Parts: sequence; structure tokens; C-alpha cells
Amino acid sequence: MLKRVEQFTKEFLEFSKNKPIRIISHYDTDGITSASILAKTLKRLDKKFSIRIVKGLEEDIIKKELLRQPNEVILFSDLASGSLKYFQNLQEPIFIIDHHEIHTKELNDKIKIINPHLTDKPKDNECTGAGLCYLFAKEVSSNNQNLAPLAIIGMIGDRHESNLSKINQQIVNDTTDLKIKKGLILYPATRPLNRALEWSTSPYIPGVTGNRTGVQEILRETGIGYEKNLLNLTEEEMSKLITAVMVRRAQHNKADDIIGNLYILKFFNTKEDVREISVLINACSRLGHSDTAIAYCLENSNAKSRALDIYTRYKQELVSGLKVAEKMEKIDGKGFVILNAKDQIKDVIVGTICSMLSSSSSYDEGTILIGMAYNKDKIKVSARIVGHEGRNLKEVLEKTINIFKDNNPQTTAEVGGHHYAAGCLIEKEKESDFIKALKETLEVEVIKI
Ligand SMILES: [Mn+2]
Repeated sequence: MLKRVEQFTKEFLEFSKNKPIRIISHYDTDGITSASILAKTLKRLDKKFSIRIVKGLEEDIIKKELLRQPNEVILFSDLASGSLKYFQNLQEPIFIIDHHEIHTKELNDKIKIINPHLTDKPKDNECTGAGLCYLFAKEVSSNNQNLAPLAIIGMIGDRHESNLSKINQQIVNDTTDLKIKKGLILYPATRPLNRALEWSTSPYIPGVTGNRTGVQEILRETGIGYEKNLLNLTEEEMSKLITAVMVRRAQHNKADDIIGNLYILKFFNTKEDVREISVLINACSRLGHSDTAIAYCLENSNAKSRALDIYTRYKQELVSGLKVAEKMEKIDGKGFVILNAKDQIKDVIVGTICSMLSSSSSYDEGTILIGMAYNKDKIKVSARIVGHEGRNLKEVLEKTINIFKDNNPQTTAEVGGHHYAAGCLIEKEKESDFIKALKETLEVEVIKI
């Protein structure tokens, strides 16, 4: 793998000698940290560059970006491996640093790429976009080793931390000022427990998340002082707390979900919990502030206060959304629950709320949760499943849309997602038609089992 990185870097530096660079990266934490590592690296080389952050690489985006050739060099990070079909008639090379699945048949000599799947030992080389960008940066100059913290944030963002691959372990070793401690993966581990528990949305703790009395109870029960934080708990306190949380999440009694490694880094010169940083970056970017997210990664202090504002609002939104969802009247069917939040929950978080509820202890394994929230003249629909067993949610929604189309042939609804999480947008005035189609599909699905 490092050989490939070396070759790639050489070609990239050669080709981009007198040209500005266009970075195109993914909008999640891994993509944002990838772009930030690249930006820092190019800046240190005194190179001109611009950045574009996208949710996905649709054909029209690619076409437009390729028009920048031959004046600019195109560099993709944390995406593009799945879009090689659009790069079949290139005049100029493109550069890709990515870890997603790849169709090797579509490779050609104009596509310059680093991807662990193309190496002899993909398991050892398992790595995130940010990790790969870091390897590239280090190849450019060993001075870039101080960008390793960004790679660690990307690693947590893409959940590569529980089982470190060889290459990830090397990046961890490169990171000075990184502390790793085993324990309850509540965040931030650096702040008082009462706050961390109250705002705990992942893991979601029934009766404690968003509930001050519940927080006091769990701390009293375990005999832990509320001013303590996870980092300074004794082993005994930690295990008491884990038990107390597990009792409250009884139905999901898998310790794996809540125990793991806590990662603590110095960021902006303060000790921070990497999970918290990762969620903050993700929140900023998802809410449409990817520029703030990148500036935050580059440790710009103005961006930090903006990012914190956005993040605080996001957390409040989540906790109040959860409360609304718990109290709301739902359509309760056999094996499914429909939460029609209308304008009581924001459309950008309704999917996250459903994910959290699916990990709470309120529903049986295999239950399908469908969240609906208004988005201007549309309704955002998000489907999640409790546990890992059960029906394919993308198919469920596709069937629903097929039935829905019978009465609404003019609908523009299109289903996105996969087995365990799917969604679509439908016309607001067709709300009741959609719910009818949804019930029809879900009830038929149950009978089939
Ligand atoms: Mn990624």
C-alpha cells in the first residue's frame, strides 16, 4: 500500500506542478477531515486550490467538475471509487484517494487512485478516506505527521476504531498526545458525567437521555459524583456505570454496543473527546455548513465558536425531537410503527431520531420505524429497523411508492438507501395517500413472514 501511495504522490506532484487543484470530497466527518488534510498539505506547498463538498457524486456534478480540466487538477477524496463508469473517456488524468468499494473492471490508465481494495492485503490496509489522505500528506513531507489527529477524527467518524487494522494502528502510533481508554462510549468523556448522560443520544439511554431526574438517579445508584468525568472514573465506577446503563437498555443487552475505546486528543490546545469532535463536524456539515466544519478542522478560532453554536442547536434539536417522538401519537401496527411528526421534528434530523429510537429498548427486534417530517412542500420519510434482522427497508419503501404511484402518477418520489436505512421525499398534499400505501405494504409484509 505505501508503495502505491508513493507512486500516486509522485504522479500527482508532477502533474499538478503549475496548476491549481480542485478538491472534491464527501460531506461526512471522514470526507471533511480528508479535505482538511489535503488543504493543509497543499497550503504548506504554497499551491492554489479550491474545495467542493458534496453529498454524493451524481453524473451532472462530475460532468461539470470535469469541465475544469485541463486548467485544473481534479482530486477526489472519500468518494469516486463507485463512480468510475463516468471516467471512461478522460482526456486528462484524475486523482482519487478513497476507501469505498470499487469496480476494478472500470479502471483505466487515466484514473490515478489510492484504494485499499486494490492492494494485496485489503484487510491489513483497511483505512478511512482521512487516513489515506494522511498517508499521502506524509509522503509529500514528513512535516505533515502533525496532521495525524485529523486522520484519527476521520477514523472515529467512519467507525474504524473498534478493530484497528494494521495501517490504522500505524496512524494511531503516529499521533502524539492521543490517549485511549477502554470504557462506556459515552461522550464527551472530558466533561462532567451529569451533562454527558443528559445529552447522551448515542448510546441512547431510556429514562436518562434528556431527563435530569433520571441522570441524578443513575448517578446516585452507582455512587458516582456528578462532577466526575469518564476519564477519571476508577475501574470499579466504570463497570458500575456500564451495568446501570445496560439495565436501562435491557432489550439490547449487547455490551459491544456501549463498550469500546475512548479517544482523547488535543484539539485547539484543549483535551477533547474525538467522538464529540466527530459528531460536531458531522452536524455542521449536514446542516449545510461544511465550510465552517473545514475551518474548524483547520483550527480556526472564529470557526470554532460558529461550529459550537451549530452543534449546540443540533443537540437541543435532537433531545427535544426525541421527547416529541416519545410522547407523540403513533400509528402502531404489527411489526411497524409510523411516527408522523409533521412540523414537530425537523426533516434533517428525523432519520437520526428514528435511528436512536431503534436502539432504545422500546421496540422489539425487527420492528420497522418510519419517521415522517415536513420539508417545505414535501415530506421527508425515513425508515429504520430495530436490530440487524428483518426486512429490506429499501424494498419496503420501493413497494410503497409503487402502490402510491397508482393514485399519484405525477409523483417525483424516489427511494434512496439500503437494507437497514432508507428514505424518500413525497408530496405534502399526498400525506394520507402515502400513509395508506405504507400501511398496505407493511401489513402485507407481516403476513408473508
Ligand atoms: Mn469515508
